[in-house]
Amino acid sequence: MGPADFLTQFDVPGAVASIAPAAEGHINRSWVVTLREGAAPAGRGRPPSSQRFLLQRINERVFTDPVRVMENVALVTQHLAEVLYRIDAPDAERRALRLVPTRSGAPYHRDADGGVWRLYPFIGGAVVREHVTSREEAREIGKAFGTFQRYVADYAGPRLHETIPRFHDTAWRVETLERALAADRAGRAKEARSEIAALRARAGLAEILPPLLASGEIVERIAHNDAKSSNVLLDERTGAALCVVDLDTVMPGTLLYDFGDMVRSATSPTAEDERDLRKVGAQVPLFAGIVEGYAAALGPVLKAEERELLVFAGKLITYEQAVRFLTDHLDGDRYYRIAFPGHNLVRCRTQVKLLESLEQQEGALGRAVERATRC
Ligand code: GN1
Ligand code: MG
Repeated sequence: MGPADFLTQFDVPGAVASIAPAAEGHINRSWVVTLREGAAPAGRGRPPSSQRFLLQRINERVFTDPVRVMENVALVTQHLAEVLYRIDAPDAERRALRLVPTRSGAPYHRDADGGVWRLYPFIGGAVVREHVTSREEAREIGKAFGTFQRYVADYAGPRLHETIPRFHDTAWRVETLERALAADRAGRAKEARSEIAALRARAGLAEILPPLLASGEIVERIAHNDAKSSNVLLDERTGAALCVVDLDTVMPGTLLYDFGDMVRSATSPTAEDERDLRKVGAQVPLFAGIVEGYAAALGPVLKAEERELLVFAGKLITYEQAVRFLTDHLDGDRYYRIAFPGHNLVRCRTQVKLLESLEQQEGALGRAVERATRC
């Protein structure tokens, strides 16, 4: 059975005109589906967005309980739809992901092998940025995740599942790296000596947040948990933020995880796997753009205790991601999809370089937070 066969499980009108793999993320498999019925008249360019869908199969090696992932996604998308309806948002169908139900009304389809499939209407007229090059773009990324956080802040439903336990437990990530290093199953530790040393020297970063979360000083919130720039849709005409996508890791956390991921993915004007490390480094105007957009969208939802840790969050998540990429490299690339041998080591190196650059510019980054959050 191919992906087109699973599409028939969902409540969509018309037959499939085309189905093409979508180049999305390191984890799930995705296809863009175009339906035949009611297609735009010839010569009118691409069909309207209601004719296109994004079909996805959840990766069960990463998400061992895909049903709980879908329960979280269903609760959050429902909440977002309610908020957008309440505030009478213009262009609402492009402001949040919406699940297309199956013919029996379920939010996902489970196939005979246990695979979990879901369908979203394709949000048309949108672009994503793998990396960000201007303060304005950075501001829109910040605005998208800030708006998401403001919308979910008044969610009052059941607590979301922790679909990947210890996802942002940095100390556990470091322990996992140490185990991978000790096993060295792919014989690669020798080529990563300087990265290993750099990460070991910074293991103390992992100790800061857990006690603050345990005491409640940093509040638990719904977090997106994969808040990278490429998970934001921007209007292709105006460049304005539309919405955030990839809700698989939406679960309890702190907004610091999301802010940190924005810093990790949008303060260096380079791709996550840039090989020329001379180009990699945090640019203060890009950081300023992120924090401006984020703080403006969040308003009073952002607490002083959180604001104080925004710069730290950028370092923490960049560090954690370096640890995760290196672990996977040492493990023989079993988690992240790679495009060439050594891809995860290349990714780790960009994170380490970015981390060093964040450390060197901490003062300027802190001043950017001050300016953006001054009342
Ligand atoms: C993965 O799904 P995708 O490719 O956007 C990963 C994130 C990492 C990111 C690094 C479930 O995200 O945690 O930050 O790669 N997702 C999962 O680019 O592990
Ligand atoms: Mg993801």
